[in-house]
Formats: sequence, structure tokens, C-alpha cells
Amino acid sequence: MAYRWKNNLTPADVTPEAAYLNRRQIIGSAVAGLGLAAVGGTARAQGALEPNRFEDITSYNNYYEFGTGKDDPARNAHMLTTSPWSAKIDGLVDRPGDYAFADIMQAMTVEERIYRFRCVEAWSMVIPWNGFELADLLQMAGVQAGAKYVAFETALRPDEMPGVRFPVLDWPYVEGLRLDEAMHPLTIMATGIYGKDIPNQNGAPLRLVVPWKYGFKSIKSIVRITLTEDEPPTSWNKANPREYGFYSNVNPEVDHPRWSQASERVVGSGLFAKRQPTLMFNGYEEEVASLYAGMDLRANY
Ligand SMILES: Nc1nc2c(c(=O)[nH]1)N[C@H]1C(S)=C(S)[C@@H](COP(=O)(O)O)O[C@H]1N2
Ligand SMILES: [Mo]
Repeated sequence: MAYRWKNNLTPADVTPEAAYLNRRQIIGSAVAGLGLAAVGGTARAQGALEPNRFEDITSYNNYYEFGTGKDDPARNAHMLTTSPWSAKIDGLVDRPGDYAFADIMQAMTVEERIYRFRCVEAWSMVIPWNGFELADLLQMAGVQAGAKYVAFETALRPDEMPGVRFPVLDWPYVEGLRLDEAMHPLTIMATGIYGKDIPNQNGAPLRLVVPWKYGFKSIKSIVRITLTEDEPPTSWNKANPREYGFYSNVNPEVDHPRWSQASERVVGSGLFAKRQPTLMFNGYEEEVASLYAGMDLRANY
């Protein structure tokens, strides 16, 4: 890869929350400028991204371990103990083991990424994440030649997660990516929002973000990452395979069986705001379309 993709906006472009940004967490603006030049079209052609307010991002959530209401996670997720935390990295890696969150943070370079976020339920936000590339973490563990997929697992703590006594999903929440998707420079592990530690309701302390896929792929509060040869099971696919596939790439041309995916409601834009058109691969087509060259995106939904 000739360049590492950086967000198309600099911290100075972010709304007033930028005042709180921890400058040390942000990659130098010279590098951000390079990313702007290198990434070219897609994002800029569609105009600057206007991030949602911190209050929207942290009060309107999906995190079913804390309840299925949009405001349940903000009310209940404080019960989750996020420190100390460790994530097991195992399977087809050279250095399997329990990686302490603190050690991971020592080793990784945290930067800001302002990404579109599109839920399969047809609402969207723009979120200024802080995080590091998943590829860097996987390389730290040493990906072996036979690995083709990456499986992820969320913590399962009935004492701290009031939602898991309901069999809404087959707990723990699990997700997966193809290895090339996991290694793509747009794929990050988020550890912050607006320069603050990521709130529990958003998946503290370590959560996946894959901006060209529907939000449910972005699994929260990860305790295990396993490199596998076979496609791993994923929670929503297990719950309803006809409605939720393994790929779940944002695609305005492939509708959900029960609703259209052609447009989306922008959270925080007001009760009477117009819906906006949903973009192919959520606006990241230029960066990721080649991953799916020759694939039937209707069959591989
Ligand atoms: N463990 C876990 N991860 C999860 C979910 C969940 O219920 N449990 N919900 C998913 C869905 S459907 C969405 S849209 C996003 C929501 O992320 P946000 O609350 O940070 O906006 O988290 C995803 N990750
Ligand atoms: Mo979602």
C-alpha cells in the first residue's frame, strides 16, 4: 500500500467538541494533508463531513446487551467494568495470547478518523473516532499464511449486562470479516470519540469500526479476536440469515427484505429533515470496491 488513508478533514474542521481533542492522539497535520492528496475523489466530491454532536453519538445507540431501546445503552452501560481489560488474540497467529488493553495502547498509533456510520435500520451519523488500524494489531500478533478470516467476540457478563437475560441474540455477540477486509486501512479499532475515551455505550474500551458496512458489523467491547481458515458465524446472520448476510456492505441498490436501503435518516438533523440518499459502500466505493470485484453483491448481501 503506497499510502495510509487518513480522514479527509483535519481536527480544525470538527465542530466545537474539537476543543476537547487530545492533540497527542492525533497524527500530525502534515500526514493528514498527505492523506487528503492521496485519497482523491470520493469523500471530497461529496463535500465535507459534518460530524454529529457528541450527545447524539452517545445517547442514540444499539448495544443489545444493555437493552434494545435506543436509550438503554446510555442508561445501563455504566455497569460494564472496562478496566482492567484484555483481548485474547488466537487462532492462526504467531503470538497468541491475552493482550492487555494498556499494552495494546502503548504499541498502537491512535489517530482521528471522521467516518460515515450507517445502520442497517436506515439511520446514519458522522462520527469522529479515535483509534488505530486493525491491521497494525493483527500484525502485532503475527498473521499466519493459512488465515483467511477474522472472528470477533464481545464480552458476555450477565451481572453487568441486563439485556443478556433476554434471548434476543445468541450471546455472546460475534462478528467476522474476511482477512482482506480486516487488513484494509479504513478498518479501525476505535478507542475514542471526539478525543475522549470511547463511552461504554459505544463499545468501550475497544470496538471495531468498518465504515463501508452496516453498523452491526462494528462489534463492541471486544474480548477475543481469532484468525481462522473458515468463515466465522456472525450474530445477526445466525438470528436471521435471510435478512443479514456475512458481507453486509452498505448498498443502496440491495434492499432489506422489509425496507428500502436507498436512503437514510440523519440522526440529529431534526424531525422534519429530508432523508439523504445512501451511498454505495457508504461513500467509500473508491477505496473498497476492488475487494469485491467480480462478486455478485445481491447474492453476497
Ligand atoms: N456487542 C454488540 N455490538 C454491536 C451491537 C450490539 O448490540 N452488541 N449493535 C451493532 C449495531 S446494530 C450498530 S448500528 C452499532 C451501533 O454503534 P453505536 O451505538 O456506537 O452508534 O453497534 C453494533 N455493534
Ligand atoms: Mo445497526
